[in-house]
Amino acid sequence: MNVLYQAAAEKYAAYGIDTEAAIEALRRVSISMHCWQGDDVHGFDTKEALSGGIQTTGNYPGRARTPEELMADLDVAFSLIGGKHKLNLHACYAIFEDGEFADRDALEPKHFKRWVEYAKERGMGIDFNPTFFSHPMAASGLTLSSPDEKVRKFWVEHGKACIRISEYMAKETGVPCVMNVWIPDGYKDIPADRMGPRARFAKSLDEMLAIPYDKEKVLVCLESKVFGIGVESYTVGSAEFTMNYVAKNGLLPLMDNGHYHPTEVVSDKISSMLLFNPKVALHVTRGVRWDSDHVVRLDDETREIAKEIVASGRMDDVAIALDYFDASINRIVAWVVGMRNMQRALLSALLMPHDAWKALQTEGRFTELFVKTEEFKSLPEGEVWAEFCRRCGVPADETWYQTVADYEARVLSARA
Ligand code: RNT
Ligand code: ZN
Repeated sequence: MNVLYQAAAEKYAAYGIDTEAAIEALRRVSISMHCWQGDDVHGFDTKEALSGGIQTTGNYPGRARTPEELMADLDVAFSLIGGKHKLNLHACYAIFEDGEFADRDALEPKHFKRWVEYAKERGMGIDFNPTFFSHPMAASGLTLSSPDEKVRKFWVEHGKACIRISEYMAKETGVPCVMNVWIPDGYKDIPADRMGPRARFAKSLDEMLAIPYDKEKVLVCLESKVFGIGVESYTVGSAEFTMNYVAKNGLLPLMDNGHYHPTEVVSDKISSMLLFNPKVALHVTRGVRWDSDHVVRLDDETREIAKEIVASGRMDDVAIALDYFDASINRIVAWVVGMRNMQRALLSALLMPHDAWKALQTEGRFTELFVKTEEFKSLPEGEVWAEFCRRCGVPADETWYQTVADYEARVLSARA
């Protein structure tokens, strides 16, 4: 056994922490990796520009342009991330064979057959997302909340199609599919009617969810948001809408940490949501001054989110997905760094003496708690991380970058 790891394990043992158990617990965590980082949220079913108030910036070469390219890039990323993870797909990543095409309201499981094969070959589960943006029927900025019945119905049909596709994915892979509903709907300026669009959104969700589906296999989430580009004044799917709809209808709430006012933190919301929901879903991202979707760093808030997940004792009830899109750096690097950072944050939280710290709080010994939590930061979590990586057969340090750099020189640089 590695001597540095052994020394680290002894240091943690002095605090009553079993590093072996922490490594094993981390190996069991499957994080949902978002395919859309690989191609700047383009997808394969449309040439439309990205819409819905979200944006990628940067023109780093090598964007995946075809399913084959995206799959190959995903493989490189997954090969550098320890553990077994999930693939997170959007409906716009449908794969059409032989010149065939189906619009969003007519998508079928067969359009995701190749993704299912991809996942099955690698023993992975798939998560799924209806795509309510980058489409002519979303040109008004409104989808499920549209007052235009033709538009609203189109998107309801899309939602139903996606539930059927999610169920197919879950059945085929044997892993439940987390299906997340996020709509971009909102208004640039102060609306005259705030209730109407929200009532229509609720009605559309009711219609969508009325189709029969296996609720054990398809876990439908609703993602809230505070604002987007072009919809600064009003967002239909606000936090309150989402929380209430989800609670009433037995769905999962999904919190994206870029979707709140800048001083609000998701780390403080997880405990409340877990108290009242059997399961909670997250989009872990990094907003810089706004919902900018920068790559996840190993920063204080990412660590705090991980700490809350672990300290709750409900790690299995939290579906963790990443959600960012940076086109200014190598896209595979963006995946690998974000995934590894989420894992490092979780490992760091798994190595904390939560019971002892909770007891200090309960006993009101805040000075001691302060000293202990700060001094604890010097413990050698890096050695435990390195051991985790060794056991998973992935590089423990930045040497993994060479694999991506070689792939970039060999494959990515040849892409237009
Ligand atoms: C947008 C939401 C949403 C999207 C993805 C592509 O603000 O965060 O989750 O990022 O569906
Ligand atoms: Zn999100």
